[in-house]
Amino acid sequence: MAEVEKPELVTATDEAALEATFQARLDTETRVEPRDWMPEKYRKFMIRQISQHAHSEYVGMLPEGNWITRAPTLRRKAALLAKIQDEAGHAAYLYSAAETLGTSRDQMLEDLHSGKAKYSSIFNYPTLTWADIGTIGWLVDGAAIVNQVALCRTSYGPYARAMVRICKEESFHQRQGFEIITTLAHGAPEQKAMAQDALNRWWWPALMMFGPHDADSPNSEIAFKWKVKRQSNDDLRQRFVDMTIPQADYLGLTVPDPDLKWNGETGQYDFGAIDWEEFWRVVKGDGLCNRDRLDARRSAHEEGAWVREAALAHAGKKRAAKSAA
Ligand code: BYC
Repeated sequence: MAEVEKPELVTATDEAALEATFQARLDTETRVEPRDWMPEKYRKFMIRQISQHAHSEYVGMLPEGNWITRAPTLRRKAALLAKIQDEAGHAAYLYSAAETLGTSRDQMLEDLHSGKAKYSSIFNYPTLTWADIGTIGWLVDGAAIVNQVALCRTSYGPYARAMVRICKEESFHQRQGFEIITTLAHGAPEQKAMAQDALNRWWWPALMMFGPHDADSPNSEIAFKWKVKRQSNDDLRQRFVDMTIPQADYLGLTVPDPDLKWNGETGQYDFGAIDWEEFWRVVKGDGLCNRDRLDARRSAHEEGAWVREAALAHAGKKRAAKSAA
């Protein structure tokens, strides 16, 4: 996208003209890049979404991290460690993408630690058994891929490019989860029961990851106009259900929804009502693990202060040595 220079002094008429040009570029599918002029509202909207996405990856390491020491085999442990490291990497790309919009990582982390910023509701549920680790890969990464494939075409360039790489890694995450759950579902009756129990607990929270119904989604209208969203919350949720039910059938597991049935007319599955009261309670900070998750992040940040200070001191020494040479 050719750079749109913002003049020193912008009048209201100029601003309207700049906004019209900005929208016209979006309408011809031209991506927005960091040095382009953009409306202040777009900049803030993107910081909101990208930073919340980064926080989700960052907090999302915790439920699985809980199981590193208890992975049943060395192979499973190595795969789980690699997956969790990928999630730290995803958070890092996303924080960097948000920084291109003029915010700082310190500010974003402060907003997370103070409880001001949101992160995905799904990470406020506990991981009680090893089957939960398989289910997170299968359902949570599966849902994340459905959402993120759509975001590969989002309008803000650095975010869209981060999504391409993240989606590749998420496919590995989904497969490692599906492999764990396949082993359990096809194993001893106790293992199959463990897999079913995990599916019972994670199914509805996974559907909630896509956000409220379209009619109750305040950000959707502008997100579509600015081409941040390409598909609606409900459309993506439906796609996830249609993709996942045949997988559950293959596993011999039953989704905990008595209203679920194939609809021959629409060629999709109809499914039951989501408990939106639970969703909003969790989003507002009152889920089973909200307090633990934020406490864990805050203390990791405090305990890591010496690493950040050491890295800065080292960089300072290198700079000083270079300028003295
Ligand atoms: N949880 O107007 P709406 C991963 C909020 S991590 C919490 O529809 P929007 C992984 C929403 O923010 C990948 N809050 O919003 C990592 C808004 O509040 P604000 C996670 C939610 O933005 C480790 C309000 O509700 N993926 O893959 O148009 C291990 C109204 O909603 C949620 C992303 O972050 C929720 N579930 O649409 C394993 C994807 N849903 O901000 C895996 C990026 C809604 O106005 N984000 N809210 O105060 C998005 O695509 C969109 O932000 C959403 C929501 C579809 C989530």
